[in-house]
Amino acid sequence: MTVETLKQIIRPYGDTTGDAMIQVSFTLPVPHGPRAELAALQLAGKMGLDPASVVHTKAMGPDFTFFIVYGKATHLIDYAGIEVPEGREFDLLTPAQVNGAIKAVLGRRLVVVGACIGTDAHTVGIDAILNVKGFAGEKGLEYYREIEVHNMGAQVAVAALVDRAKAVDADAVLVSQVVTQKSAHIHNTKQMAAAFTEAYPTSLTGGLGRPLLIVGGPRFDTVTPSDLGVDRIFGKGTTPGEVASYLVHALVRE
Ligand code: B12
Repeated sequence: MTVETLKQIIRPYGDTTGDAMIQVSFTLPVPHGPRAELAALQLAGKMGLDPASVVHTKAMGPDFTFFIVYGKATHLIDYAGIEVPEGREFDLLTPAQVNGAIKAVLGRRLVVVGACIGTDAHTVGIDAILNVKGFAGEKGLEYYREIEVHNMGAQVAVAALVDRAKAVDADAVLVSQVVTQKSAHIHNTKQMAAAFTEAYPTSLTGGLGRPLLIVGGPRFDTVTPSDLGVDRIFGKGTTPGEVASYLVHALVRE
C-alpha cells in the first residue's frame, strides 16, 4: 500500500480522474486586453494553478474584466486526515414532539420574531423557515400550533426589531442576512446582538436576559456564534424542523 493510499491523497477531477484540473472565475479591476490576461494568469499561478489558461474573458464596462481560468491544481488534499466537526448538538424532533414539549414545559406558546435586517431584502430564506409552506418538504414554524410567529419581513431596522421583540415578549429572535457585500451580514448581526444586550440588561431580568438570538444565511461559515454575539448560526440548506428542534433544545428545559 502506498503512502498516498494510507493518507488518501486526492486531487480534483477535470477531464480524467486525478488530472487535478479546476476552473475558477474572478474579476480584475483593469480594462480588457492582453495585459489583463497576463495579470489573470499571474494570479492563477500564485493560487497554485500550473499550467493555467484563460478560457474566457469579458469586459465588464471599460475598467473591469471577468475571467474564467482552467488549470492544474498543484496542491494535494489528505482526505483521510480531515477532521469533520461534530453534527448538530440537539436531536431532530417531529412537529408533534416540538408542540408537546412546549405545551408540557412552558405551558404557553413559544413566541418568535423574525426579520431580515439592515438593507437586506432577501426574504426567501427567513420565509422558508417561518412561513407555513416551509422548505424542502417541511412545514415552517407557523405550522406549529405551540409557536407564535411574528414575521416582520425585509429591511427591518434593528430598533424596530427590538421594539417588536419587547412588545410581544419574544422568546427567540430569528434574523436573516444574505447579502455579504462589505461584510454587511457580520456588521448587521453584531449591531443587532449589541442592541438586544443593551435593551435587556441581565441585571434586571436575570438568566439569559434577552431573547435567544438566532441568525441564518448562506455565508456565515467563517464565523462562530460568539464572534457575532448570538446563540446559534444556521447555514445554507437549513430546514424549519431543525430550527424548531433547536428552539426546544435551547428554551424548553425542565
Ligand atoms: C432571489 C434573489 C434576489 C431577490 C430577493 C427576493 C426576495 N424576496 O428574497 C431580489 C431580486 C430582490 C434580489 C435583489 C438583490 N440581490 Co439577490 N439574490 C437572489 C438569489 C438568486 C437567491 C437567494 C434565495 O432566495 N435563496 C434561496 C433561500 C431559500 O436560500 P437562503 O437565503 O440561503 O436561505 C436558507 C439558509 O441560508 C437559511 N437561512 C437564511 N436565513 C435564515 C434565517 C434564520 C433565522 C435561519 C434559522 C435560517 C436562515 O435557511 C434557508 C433555507 O435553507 C441569490 C443567489 C443565490 N443563488 O443564492 C442572489 C444574491 C443573494 N443577490 C445578490 C445581490 C448582489 C443582490 C442585489 C444587491 C442586486 C442589485 N444590484 O440590486 C439586490 C439586493 C437587494 C437588497 N436590498 O437586499 C448577491 C449577493 C452577493 C453578496 N456578496 O452579498 C447574490 C448572492 C447573487 C450573486 N451571486 O451576486 N436578489
